[in-house]
Amino acid sequence: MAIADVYKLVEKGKSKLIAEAVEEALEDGDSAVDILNDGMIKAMDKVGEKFKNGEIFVPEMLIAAKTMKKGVEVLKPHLATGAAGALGKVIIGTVAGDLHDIGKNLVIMMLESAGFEVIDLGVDVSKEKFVETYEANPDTKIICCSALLTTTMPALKDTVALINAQPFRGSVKVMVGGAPISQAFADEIGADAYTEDAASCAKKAKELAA
Ligand code: B12
Repeated sequence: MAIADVYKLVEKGKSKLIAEAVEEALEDGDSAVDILNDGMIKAMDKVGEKFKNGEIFVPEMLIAAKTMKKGVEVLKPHLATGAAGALGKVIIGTVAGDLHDIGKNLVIMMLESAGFEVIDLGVDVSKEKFVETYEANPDTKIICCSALLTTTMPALKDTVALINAQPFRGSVKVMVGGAPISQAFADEIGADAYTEDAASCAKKAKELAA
């Protein structure tokens, strides 16, 4: 029942009630991963569907996002496990023109708990900024780029192309992700790796950084 409550609260954007519901679900013995996947991410899928069907608009999407962020704050200590920074640096950002950051932030959380030090460039990040940040941090192991819109897939492609053209390219791995991205697209644009979600991103990042 508790995960269903979390789902409803995220779907309806009840940001004041979410923290308590997540705490209750944890107390009831639901795992943090289940609360995240079955409560929050599924609710966001539903929100996206309702937006697509014209049942809700941008403000409702924004309120749902805010609610999820508050819920994730409660989950964070239960999802994170580990030795911060021990595996090296990762640079991450959402590409130019794209303001979606919930998925990116989950990826950061999983990377940090896997042991990476993460430099978060935020959203709407220019391709030049990714390159400049690497140049200022040449010990970076992986550059991660997120894109959530089909209309920002070209920006992802341009970002990877600029990174691929740099003399440092052989020393760093490039990972891409986000709902519209696929392995085929990642291959086409010359990224080293794509994964579907935050947990698999952290797992793959460990392999790449080894
Ligand atoms: C919340 C939301 C918003 C919020 C974002 C708030 C925020 N701070 O992020 C707001 C209201 C700002 C917004 C705006 C818009 N949105 Co919006 N949004 C969503 C929504 C409902 C949820 C996104 C989300 O957070 N999902 C949950 C997270 C956990 O999933 P995720 O982001 O996919 O991330 C996971 C994986 O993809 C992966 N991952 C992510 N990044 C990376 C990176 C790497 C390297 C790796 C390996 C993996 C990885 O791991 C993550 C965790 O498991 C989606 C619908 C959906 N189901 O995705 C629409 C959706 C993405 N939005 C959409 C649209 C159209 C828009 C707008 C254009 C609407 C408008 N008319 O203004 C604007 C664009 C603004 C902009 N320039 O970016 C469409 C996109 C359609 C398309 N074909 O591209 C969607 C799909 C809704 C829909 N069904 O129509 N949106």
